[in-house]
Amino acid sequence: MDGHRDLIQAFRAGDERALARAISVVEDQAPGFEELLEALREGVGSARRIGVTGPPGAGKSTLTAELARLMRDAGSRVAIIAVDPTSPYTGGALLGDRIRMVELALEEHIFIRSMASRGSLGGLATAASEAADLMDAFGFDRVILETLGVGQSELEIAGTADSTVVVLVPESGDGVQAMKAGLMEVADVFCVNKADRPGADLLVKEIEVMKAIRSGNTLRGIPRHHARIAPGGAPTVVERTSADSGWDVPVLKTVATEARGVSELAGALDEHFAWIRESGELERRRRLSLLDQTRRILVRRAEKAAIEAWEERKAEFLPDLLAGRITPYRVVRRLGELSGTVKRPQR
Ligand SMILES: Nc1nc2c(ncn2[C@@H]2O[C@H](COP(=O)(O)OP(=O)(O)OP(=O)(O)O)[C@@H](O)[C@H]2O)c(=O)[nH]1
Ligand SMILES: [Mg+2]
Repeated sequence: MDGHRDLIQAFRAGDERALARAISVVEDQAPGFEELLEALREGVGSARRIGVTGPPGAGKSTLTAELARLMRDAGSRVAIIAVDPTSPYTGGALLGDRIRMVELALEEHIFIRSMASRGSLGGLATAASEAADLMDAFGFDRVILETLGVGQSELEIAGTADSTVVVLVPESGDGVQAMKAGLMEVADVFCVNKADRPGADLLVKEIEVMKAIRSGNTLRGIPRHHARIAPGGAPTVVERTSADSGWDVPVLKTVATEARGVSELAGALDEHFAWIRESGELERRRRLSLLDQTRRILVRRAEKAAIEAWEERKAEFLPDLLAGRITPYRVVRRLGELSGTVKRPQR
């Protein structure tokens, strides 16, 4: 914990290596990580958080890089979190992409961090939003979270952003896929990337039609929004109200590899931010995020305690469990009684 005192000092002095180390402490859930986060909360809430999500290979990283450059050139300090990327921040990418990202990482005022989901207890969304908090407290003006738009935890991460860009591409053809994956609900701005390829205009139309369906212009009586329920039954923050409360989700075309359309994207994000701030939506989203974060921290602790109790005691139960003399439910009841993590069951 003494190490953390030095770390906190270096962080407050503006040393980027301290920021990187603090994120590692959080990612590893090393001893004292929650205290570290608590000590470094001053300033959290100042940065604008932007989510960039979409199917694999849609050009999210390329677009994120160009957006970051543009914001940097406009005078902002930009931090990027790439969540569980298959490319190109950590490799697995074409050489050219990797080189581009390394170049970006070396540029002034852009800080890049990737995070992997493997084994992160309590969920990636929690770790990613905690990393975003650190970047925010460190003094970055913009935090961009790139996540793959497939799966609950990825959408949950998008749900922690103030504005979320959903990136789709013509060749996968698939507005419908996006709708199925729940991407429609999280989109504040749609980006049809790879607009240099055929089919971009068609996809734009498809998205416009789906927007109309969702906002009830075409079909009446279909619930427009419903809170998604995460595995385990906990409601998540990803329910968005854009279509209900007056924000018309723009559909833009970009060619990320040529930085085409990126300034329009930045403009749309500025407009969206101005709108959420004025309409009270920003406050609502931030409030939901805070509640959600608190719930996730609680669940993470409970999960940790339960796993520790199980690891400590399982040797006692295994023979009876495996021989069928005791049910898993009884084991859990007994563990609860022993560790006090759950209410004592009635007999
Ligand atoms: N033709 C064309 N290619 C693009 C465009 N944008 C990105 N690409 C290429 O598409 C490929 C994937 O781009 P990435 O930026 O890595 O896509 P991603 O969505 O981050 O990919 P993952 O993180 O792996 O899901 C790369 O080879 C890019 O050079 C574009 O606008 N037009
Ligand atoms: Mg990527």
